[in-house]
Amino acid sequence: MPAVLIKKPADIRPSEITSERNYLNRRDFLRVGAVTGGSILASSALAAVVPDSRRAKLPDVRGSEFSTDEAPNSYEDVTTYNNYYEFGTGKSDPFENAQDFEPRPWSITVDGHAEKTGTFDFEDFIKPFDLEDRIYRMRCVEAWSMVIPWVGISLAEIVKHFKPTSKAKYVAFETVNDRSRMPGLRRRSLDWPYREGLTMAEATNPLTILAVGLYGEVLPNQNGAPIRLVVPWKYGFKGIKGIVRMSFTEQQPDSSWNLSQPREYGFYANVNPNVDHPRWSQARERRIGSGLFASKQPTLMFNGYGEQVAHLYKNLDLRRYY
Ligand SMILES: Nc1nc2c(c(=O)[nH]1)N[C@H]1C(S)=C(S)[C@@H](COP(=O)(O)O)O[C@H]1N2
Ligand SMILES: [Mo]
Repeated sequence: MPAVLIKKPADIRPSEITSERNYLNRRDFLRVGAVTGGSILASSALAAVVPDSRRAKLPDVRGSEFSTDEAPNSYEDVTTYNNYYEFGTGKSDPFENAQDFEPRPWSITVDGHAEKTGTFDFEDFIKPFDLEDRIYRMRCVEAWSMVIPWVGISLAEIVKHFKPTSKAKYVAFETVNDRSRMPGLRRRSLDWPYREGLTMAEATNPLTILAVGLYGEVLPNQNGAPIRLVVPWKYGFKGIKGIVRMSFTEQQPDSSWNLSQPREYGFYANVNPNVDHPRWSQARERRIGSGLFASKQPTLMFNGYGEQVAHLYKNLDLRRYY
């Protein structure tokens, strides 16, 4: 491992702690570098390193051509209005109940149809990969949306690394299932452990990432520390948090929401303004933080990412496969 850049919290001077404003300026700089043909996007030398402490700055994050230009939600919005039923079903429960959760030590088991399988320490799991800023529009099935500046790793790169065999048609994920650390697990609000999955084509689409941070910093517990899935053209529930297992499967994997309410939550869960949820319309959305009286805005097909992903579904009846 190169001699990088793991700083203990005590080594980080206050001047180094990126304010949100500085963070965004830096990112604009990165994007300008990318557009003008700078070498930033091409460089790929350093191992991904994620410090084990709250709000620590992530080193060596490069910009991404996939980031939206829309203004991100505030750090406060992104980290206090959450869904993470393992910590309770209220929007402020994850923020309130996940503070003492320790996302270390952490290991991730990779199994199923792949040449490389096993159980890996989190640090070893991410080490081969680059970290990227990805500012994405996110759309929850409950008809609200946010813009979140994630830091993540391309899932396509991760999948390639583990060398799936030709039998691998899907990638399934599972969340840690630890009652002693997650008070919400005592209630049967969902079919635990939380499970989600993607087709291989979805998992290897360039937009799909596993996020390890946001706003240039370590991922907060309430957002799924230390590692969670982000799929910006799908409803938020596909973005499984606190991942401890990644499985290459031949059959379509179960998903917790689909198991508990199959009529309401399908496997695909592509953002689609034309297919209503059985209990409410999906045509419009409220951007969190835009004010109580702000008007709703129209929801875009595939959450506005159609150019990148519509081809994956051209032979699929999106009313039937919601
Ligand atoms: N393990 C787990 N992952 C989860 C959830 C959950 O309850 N448990 N909620 C999902 C839902 S419904 C949404 S909208 C997103 C919210 O992510 P955020 O709180 O980081 O914005 O997380 C998803 N991932
Ligand atoms: Mo959601």
